Amino acid sequence: MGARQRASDIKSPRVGSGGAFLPLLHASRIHPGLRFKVGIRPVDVCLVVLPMKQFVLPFVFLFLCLPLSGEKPNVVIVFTDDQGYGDLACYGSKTNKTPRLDQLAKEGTLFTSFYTQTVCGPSRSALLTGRYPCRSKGWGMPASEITFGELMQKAGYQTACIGKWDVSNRKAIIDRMPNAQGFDYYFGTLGANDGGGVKFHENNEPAGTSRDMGGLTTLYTDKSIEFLKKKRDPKKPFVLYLAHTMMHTIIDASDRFRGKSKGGLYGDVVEEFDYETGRLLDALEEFGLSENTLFIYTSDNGPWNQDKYTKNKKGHPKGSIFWGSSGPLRNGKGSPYEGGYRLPCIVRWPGKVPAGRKSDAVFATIDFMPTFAKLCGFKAPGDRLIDGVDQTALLMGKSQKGRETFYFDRAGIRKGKWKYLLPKAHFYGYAREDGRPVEEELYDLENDLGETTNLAKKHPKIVAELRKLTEGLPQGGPGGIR
Ligand SMILES: [Ca+2]
Repeated sequence: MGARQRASDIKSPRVGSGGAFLPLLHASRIHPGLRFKVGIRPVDVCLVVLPMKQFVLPFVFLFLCLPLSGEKPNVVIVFTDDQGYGDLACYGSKTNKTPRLDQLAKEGTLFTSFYTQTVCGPSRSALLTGRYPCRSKGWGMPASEITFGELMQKAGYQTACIGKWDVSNRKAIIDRMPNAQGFDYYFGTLGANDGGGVKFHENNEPAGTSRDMGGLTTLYTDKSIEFLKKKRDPKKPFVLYLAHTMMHTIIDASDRFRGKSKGGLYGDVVEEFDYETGRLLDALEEFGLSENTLFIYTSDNGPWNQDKYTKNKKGHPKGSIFWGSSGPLRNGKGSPYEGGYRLPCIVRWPGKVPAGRKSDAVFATIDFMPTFAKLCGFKAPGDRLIDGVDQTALLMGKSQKGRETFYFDRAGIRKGKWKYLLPKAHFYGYAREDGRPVEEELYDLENDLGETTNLAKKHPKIVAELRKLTEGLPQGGPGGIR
């Protein structure tokens, strides 16, 4: 009889004559006792111990399960800026044509209750760390935060970040820039493009400036494809975090797309983004990477829609609309209503994530890091509170259940179908609703997605329960410049 064990179960090096097989293993252990680096990919290792009377030492058969739990997936995250819930055809837009993202949704799962954060920097620190902005600190994310890039590097991944970083206070602070925060390669802009210009960095070095906002989506896509083609180490799985500057003002499209859509300049930008995402998807296909790549598309926060901001903003062609649509949701960027936090999210992983599925389960950017931990073979940090949860079962279609709760930064909480807002729920300066009464709000999102009817007075027990839940969360906001 034989005993089949994972390498992790072997307490002492009982390899015996099996040691003859050890040259097959490179010496570099990734997780001590858990995984070895074998050949071109880190894989699980199985040991088979066959006790045989005629040998003093047990004859150990060492064979490799290739793979035991599946080849590690590559991960691509496409993260847009200030895009609305209703901007894509597959999320209900009647004006913008988005065939490539619509197709992506047919090939993967489209999430309809997916939460990011309500503004740029906090959304990025939450995505990178799996921690709410009150802990990960948004624009002011300290060097001591641990990003998924750092964790994936240790798990044998090659890591790249291209585009808008926005968690180092928009400054070149080396120990808070991408190279120090888990990304082997970086090209992009540390801040936003509010003034119609950007300064690039390549890794830690300045790499020029641009005022051609209409060229940024193509440039970042080119850099991503260049990474896949020329910079990628084929011996390693990779993660590519592509954070576009569009659709953040100042928006613009290239000549090829400007003036072509039915959605005005904003529609042109959305359609160019769709086209460029298609080009990235085509490159993955061309390089034989589509099958084993977990491809995620989402955005950082809802669209600008505050009159006092949009009326005074300069830098766009006269009369152009330069903000997106929240679709059926209330309000947009900077507010704790659904239009600020709830964003499109499409996930594709052929043969793993169900194709053509729509899921209304509550899911959030903070969940990606713990989910990557499961899928990519690392442990989430144990020395700090991680707000994200592992959503592997939801992603793979083995469960339809998402998060129990989601916390809106200094504003309230969702639990099940109920959403509660504190009387002094936090709004950033560019959010509408100046006349909002200072009172508790309760909405039934299942029956009132647009948050039109405040049910707080009707359901005092639910209000009390949700109020209590918000009290358990830190009330300090993210640090940084806004
Ligand atoms: Ca943003």
